[in-house]
Formats: sequence, C-alpha cells, structure tokens
Amino acid sequence: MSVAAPQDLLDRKFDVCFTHADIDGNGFFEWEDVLALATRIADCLGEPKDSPKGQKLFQTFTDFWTYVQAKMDVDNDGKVSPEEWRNGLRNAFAKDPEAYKAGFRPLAEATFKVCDRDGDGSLEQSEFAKFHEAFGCKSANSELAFQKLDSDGDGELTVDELLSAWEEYYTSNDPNARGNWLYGDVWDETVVVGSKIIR
Ligand SMILES: [Ca+2]
Ligand SMILES: [Ca+2]
Ligand SMILES: [Ca+2]
Ligand SMILES: [Ca+2]
Repeated sequence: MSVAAPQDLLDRKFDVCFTHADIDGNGFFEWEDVLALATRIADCLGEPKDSPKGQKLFQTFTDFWTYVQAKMDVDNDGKVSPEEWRNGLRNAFAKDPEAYKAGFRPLAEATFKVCDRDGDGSLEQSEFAKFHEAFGCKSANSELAFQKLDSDGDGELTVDELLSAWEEYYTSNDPNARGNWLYGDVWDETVVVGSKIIR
C-alpha cells in the first residue's frame, strides 16, 4: 500500500494524527483502534469507564466511529485507510464547520473533560502530558507544546483554549496557528503510517 506525499500542512497533520489513531499500527483505522484509544485515555487519566465522564467518553468515541464510517470509509470495507482518513478529515470537517461541530468537537470536549481531573475547566501541564501519553505521542515536545499553547503563560490551558487548538489543528493550513502544537509532534522529522515512512 502506498500513500501519496502530503500536499500541504493539513495533510501532514492528518498523517501525524493517523499515527495516533491507528493504535495497533496495522495501517488502518478501525473500530478496535477507537475502543483502544478511548480505553487508553480513561486508563492514563485514571477515569473509571463507568463514571459519567467515562461513559460520555466512550459514547462520543462510538458516535465518532459511526460518523467516520458514514463519511470517511468510502469503499465501505469497515476500515479507514490513510488516504480515506486524509480526505475524510478534510471534506467532512475542515471544509465544513457545522459538521465539525456536530461530528468532531464532541470528541475533543469529552476527551479534555476526562483530562481535567479536578473539573475546574483547565489543564495543568501534568494533565496535558497524560493527554499526550494517551494519544501515543512519542515526541519529546510535550512540555514545549504546553508552553506554545499557553498564550498567557499562567501555567494552565483552559478547556476552551484546547478546543480552539483542536479546531485549528484539524482545519487550518496556517503554519503559524498555535493549534499546530496540539500534539507537539507535527514538526518531527518522520511520520510513519503502518510500517511505511511517508515523510
Ligand atoms: Ca489499526
Ligand atoms: Ca475503507
Ligand atoms: Ca483542572
Ligand atoms: Ca493559560
């Protein structure tokens, strides 16, 4: 399976994100990956799966998968290839703010609510580091990413700030957008999809 070279910054960000989403590294995004990612988020942050926040997390990930199957899995084989992922994220969300709000933002909201352990509406650096751990970010840039996103330098990221960063990450081609730092690893040298280095 070959993957075309990224056309722009969005492609590159989608590719990086695919490496987070394809938890078992088999080169496809599937239901098993969705479940594994939600489980890892809950486990990393110490959120019980049957708590209200935990249940909301699994529900939004389940809804997201329904959305992904409808909008991204164009050949209908039950799995999302890196190309389908790129095209799907671009067409379903980046180009359609309403669909983004309905289909993708809830995933970010549920995730950050789990990361915000004390429920005060913001994440400190240790919680943000666990968010990165849950998404399998291998980058050493987690702390730098936190500083980049913390524009007022008060040592906390509000959930609102994080939601803006998430939106910028997935919808903006601006190389200076702060949201590019969401996962800290967009500027890493290589991006590996499955076993193939595509950049
Ligand atoms: Ca997979
Ligand atoms: Ca497919
Ligand atoms: Ca907090
Ligand atoms: Ca701040």
